[in-house]
Amino acid sequence: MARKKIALIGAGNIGGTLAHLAALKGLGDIVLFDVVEGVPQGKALDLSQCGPVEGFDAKITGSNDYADIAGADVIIVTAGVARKPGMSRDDLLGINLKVMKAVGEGIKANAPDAFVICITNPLDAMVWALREFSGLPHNKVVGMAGVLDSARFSHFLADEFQVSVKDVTSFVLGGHGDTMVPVISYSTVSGIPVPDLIKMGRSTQDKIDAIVKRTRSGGGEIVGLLKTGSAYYAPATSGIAMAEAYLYDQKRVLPAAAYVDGQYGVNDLYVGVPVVIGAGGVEQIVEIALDDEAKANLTVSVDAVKELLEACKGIDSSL
Ligand code: TXD
Repeated sequence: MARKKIALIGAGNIGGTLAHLAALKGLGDIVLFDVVEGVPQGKALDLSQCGPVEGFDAKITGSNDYADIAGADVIIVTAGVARKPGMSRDDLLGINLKVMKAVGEGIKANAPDAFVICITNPLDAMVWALREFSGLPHNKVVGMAGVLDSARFSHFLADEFQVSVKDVTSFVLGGHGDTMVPVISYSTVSGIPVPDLIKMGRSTQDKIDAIVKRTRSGGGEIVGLLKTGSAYYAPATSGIAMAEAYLYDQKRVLPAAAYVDGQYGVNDLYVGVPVVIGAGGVEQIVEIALDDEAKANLTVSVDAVKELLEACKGIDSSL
């Protein structure tokens, strides 16, 4: 059987880390694509030279030509620019929308059968635009944010309860950003819900509230420390987990920005919900019962995503 092909659009911090992880995990041959000449080629060469040490045979190439992503099985998109001082949200939207247009058209022309994972921010709007521009079926285009957000939540919870991260399951819904909805009642340590752990005296509501707040601003905390960029190790790991779920038909239940039409009372929108990812792409949207507080928080989050989309439509009338 021929090796799988993984195309990474954007060879920046996350793109390079994705390539490293994909090679170490033997997911397939890798194409790193970027508009900047030399960077994808340089990173590909550097990464290829890990092969003899790590013992992987993956072919890693760098490219500035969309023709090289032809036949990709999985495409992970991190292309775009980050918000810089003085740049308004709409400026950023305008720039990254143009990037999504170029990427979407490149995918449509060269790899229409791929499973596409978008990571570029603002995530919920960009994944929606990428789907529109690529014309791929909704179940084959998904956004990565929830796996990262719940990993952050789980990390903080494991730390608080002094238990292994392996035993923590946490649950995050909604858009990626300040309005995300960490759901405490579905977050557990080996099946014991966090509210029960509070009752057992293992933590306090105040401490858990602080963890929820820290999770919501988890990206900003890292930007504040790094100063010159945003998180990339955990975002890349999270993207790879989604790629593996598809490539190995794992049917994993993961939070992702998926196309929702009817579920959770939301129509025609990409927003963070639990989904099943397998060989069919997004095979199911898992609709869980929410308490009133989570419902209200989800509404706020959905409204924020809708507002972003309206801004996108105002910028690009073809959307
Ligand atoms: O949870 C999440 N979804 C996120 C999202 C978590 C962390 C970071 N998140 C976002 O991912 C972040 O706000 C950015 O929008 C993306 C990528 O982050 P990264 O840290 O990798 O950014 P870099 O290092 O700036 O890399 C972006 C690359 C860079 O090499 C550019 O030259 C390239 O994108 N770029 C393009 N590539 C292809 N095509 C076009 N048009 C293009 N424009 C820029």
